[in-house]
Amino acid sequence: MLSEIAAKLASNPNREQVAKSVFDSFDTNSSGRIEKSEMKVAMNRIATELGGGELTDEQFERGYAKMDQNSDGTVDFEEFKVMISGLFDALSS
Ligand SMILES: [Ca+2]
Repeated sequence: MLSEIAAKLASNPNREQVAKSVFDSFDTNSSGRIEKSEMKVAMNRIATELGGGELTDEQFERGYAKMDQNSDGTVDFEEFKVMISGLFDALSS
């Protein structure tokens, strides 16, 4: 997943478009929001790729609460962009 994102970044300098494409790949039921269950799958894949193994429930809940800035129980695209921009910086450095 990380190498796919890095490849997208390398081929498309428009981060907004890359963010949308990553968002859509996380949003498996195409609801326009990333629900907890969807985020958990994606975050566990990333954590595993980074060599950390799957997240504990507590780690996941803490991370999700940070992303869900308005605490409505889902992560929308605006919230997602804040989170992914840090990952983009890490992948493109
Ligand atoms: Ca939210």
